[in-house]
This record gives sequence, structure tokens and C-alpha cells, in this order.
Amino acid sequence: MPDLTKLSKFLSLLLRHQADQFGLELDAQGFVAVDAVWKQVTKRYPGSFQYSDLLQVVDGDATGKKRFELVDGRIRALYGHSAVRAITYEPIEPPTLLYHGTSAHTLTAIRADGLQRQARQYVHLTTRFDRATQVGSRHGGQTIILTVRAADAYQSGVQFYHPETDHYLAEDIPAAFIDFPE
Ligand code: HQG
Repeated sequence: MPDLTKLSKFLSLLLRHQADQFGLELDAQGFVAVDAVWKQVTKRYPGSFQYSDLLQVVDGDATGKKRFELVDGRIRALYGHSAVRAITYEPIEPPTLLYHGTSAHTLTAIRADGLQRQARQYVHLTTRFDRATQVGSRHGGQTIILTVRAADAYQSGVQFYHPETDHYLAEDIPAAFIDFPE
């Protein structure tokens, strides 16, 4: 049984974080020829995966979370980019509220400085409370769900983007637009 999580994490490494180190040149929307990516997969994990496994990872993980898309022979990570070239998206007006899962040890800093993109290119937000909980729990400690008054932030000039159904990206969000749990 192929380890699709391992494949997904390697694709994330290639497409979100280290494209240059693997000789992959992403375009402005993060796309690159899927053949070039598949070559890196078979080089790193010879005989471990079929191309159909890559297609299954693109379709979504066991929870239905979609991290990648494949269009006309070109693949990209939908979000989560860090050290690769700046990825651009069409700006969009967000829904009234969005969620962000984090850990309690970041709260003092977020209350002071708002939500910042940190090592990634954008702040990551979701329409789904369960997804925010899943993301926040990755950071260890007590998981905290922040509610972002996204429409108000948008009206004040914060740009939002919508790379995937459940996912929104934003520029840094001032604390004034964040509701913290009691
Ligand atoms: C925190 C996952 C101190 C922020 C998810 C987060 C996401 C601050 C951490 C994607 C801060 C950054 C990204 C401030 C924010 N001071 N800490 N001012 N502002 N933070 O991993 O959102 O499932 O870069 O709360 O789906 O956790 O892995 O961001 O805890 O889309 O594919 O700084 O990664 O995708 O951590 O996760 P991250 P994230 P996958």
C-alpha cells in the first residue's frame, strides 16, 4: 500500500518550499510541468509510487483536503508556499467570517501584532472550524480557534485570495479584526 502522506509531503516540499533546489521553475501562479515533478518523485522514491498515486494525492487526502491542482499537464500547490517565488492570485471579497487555528503560545504575539504570514507568503484562513482545529493542533499545546472578521478587514484594505473551496489567504491581519476566545 503506497504511503500517500509521504508522497503528499514530498510534493509540498517541491511545490511550496524548495522548487529551486530541485531544478523546478514555478510560474507566477505556482504551476510547473507535472512530468518534471514526477521525475523528482521517481528519483527520490524509485519504485515506491505509481503515477496514479500522484493523481490520487491531487484529488485530496483522506479528509478531502485538496492541496494541489493539475491543469493541462501542469501541477501546483494551491496554498502554503514559503521560500519559492511569490505566488499571485486573483483578489476576492471574503465571507463575513473566517477561522484560523493556532496554539495558545502564539496568542500574546497575535494580540499585539495581529496575524502575520510568518515563513509563508500569506496568512492562511479557512471557512471550516474543523479544518482550523486540524491546522492549529499541528503546532502542539492548547489549540485556539481565532475568528477573523474578514469582510471588515477587506473593507479596511486587507487583500484576500481564494485558492480552494475551504481555503482563503490574506495579507497580514491587524488584531482589531480578530475575535479571541475568552
Ligand atoms: C502563527 C497547512 C506569532 C500562526 C494549513 C501559525 C495551512 C503568529 C504560525 C497552512 C503570528 C505559522 C499554513 C504572530 C501568526 N506572532 N505567531 N503575529 N501570526 N502566527 O504553518 O496557518 O495541512 O506557517 O497562528 O492547511 O498553521 O500542512 O501557518 O500557528 O493552510 O498542507 O504562526 O499549512 O497546510 O505557522 O498553516 P504556519 P498555518 P497543510
